[in-house]
Amino acid sequence: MIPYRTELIDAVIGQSSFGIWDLLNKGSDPFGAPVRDAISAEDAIALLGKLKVPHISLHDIDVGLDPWLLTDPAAFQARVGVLQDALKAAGVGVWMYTPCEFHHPAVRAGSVTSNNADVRRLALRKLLTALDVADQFGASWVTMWLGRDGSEVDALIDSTVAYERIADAVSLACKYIKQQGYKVKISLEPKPNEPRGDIYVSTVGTALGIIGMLPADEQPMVGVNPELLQHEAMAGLNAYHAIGQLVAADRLAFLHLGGQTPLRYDMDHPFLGGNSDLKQSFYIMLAVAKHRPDCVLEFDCHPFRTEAGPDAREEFVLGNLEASGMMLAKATAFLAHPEVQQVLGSCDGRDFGIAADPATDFAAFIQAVRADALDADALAAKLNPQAQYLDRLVNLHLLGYL
Ligand code: GCO
Ligand code: MN
Repeated sequence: MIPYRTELIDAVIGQSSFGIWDLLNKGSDPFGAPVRDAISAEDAIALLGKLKVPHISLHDIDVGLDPWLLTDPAAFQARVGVLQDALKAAGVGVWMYTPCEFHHPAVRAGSVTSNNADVRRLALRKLLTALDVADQFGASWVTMWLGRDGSEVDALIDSTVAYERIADAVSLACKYIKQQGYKVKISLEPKPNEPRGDIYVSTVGTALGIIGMLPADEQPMVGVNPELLQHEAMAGLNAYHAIGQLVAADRLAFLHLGGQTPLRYDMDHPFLGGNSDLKQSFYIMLAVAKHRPDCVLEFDCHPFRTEAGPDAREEFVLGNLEASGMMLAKATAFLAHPEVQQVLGSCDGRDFGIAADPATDFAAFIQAVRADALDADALAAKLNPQAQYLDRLVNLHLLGYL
């Protein structure tokens, strides 16, 4: 085996996390049987501990804590204790805990958006339980990935009502967090489709729109974890713009990372894996390096189905860390490169930030803008955005020639 580049792994491991479902994944797909042996949740936690990954994220259903299946409170609490012991022994913390609102047949026509009020209450109760458990695990986030809340037949659910119900569910979660004095926050995860024909919380912009529907005091309790490349590339969207929008709105919770060929089903390939777009992946890390260097990088993907050997999971973890460490190093070096700095440094920094500064005389600013003797034709003639030059620098740098 070619040795992994430990210096690249070391660069990101401290801010890394893996969904436990990545490791439990046995490689089955709608067409084929499992190819990897089953491992227990405890084994998965121990594996990450052995590799010194500091965080893990859990679905209730992955770890035997589905409140719809385990209804005995004493047994439920005992299971929480067993997992706490396993986490402690491994030295791994829970980054995110999430109620699976997409697996059971009862939510096949939606969870919190279902037209059936009892299904909505069942989904809400599961969410409240997840908040309780997240608090016990000391998790930072509870993700609401509403993968079954969507449609194939739009006559079934009024789409206006659907978005009102989603905002209601998020708001109820915030109210419960406040009432209980929990520290955990809510994260929305957008995805355009799969498993539903169309999912309501489809894009980063949609998630931000839902946060905007919440009462003002609840909005800071909610963030967004985009899944890059997968969920953006599935819809042909731009991953760099997705992060930029969230950083600008101060709503970036953390990243779900993986690899994806654009406009396909959700491949969940490892980061940079398969036919993933290298430049989009570079731009993700450029945003991280520039704006959120300590952002948690959570891998939400799984080994290729070709990988069935006993080391497949370990190699998957190390491979993701190496690939993201490599891209982050590339992005950091790009930003620090003198030629890049020279081109970017020549950009005119003047902007409209003035409009957001309460100390500025807005009327005088508007007057100055109106009085500017700017001529569009003259500007167009001398404009030199240097896009092509920068693109060359990106390419030269990515391919090792800069
Ligand atoms: C997917 C999603 C899920 C969620 C997970 C956590 O496409 O399947 O990304 O993996 O991230 O359920 O909420
Ligand atoms: Mn995800």
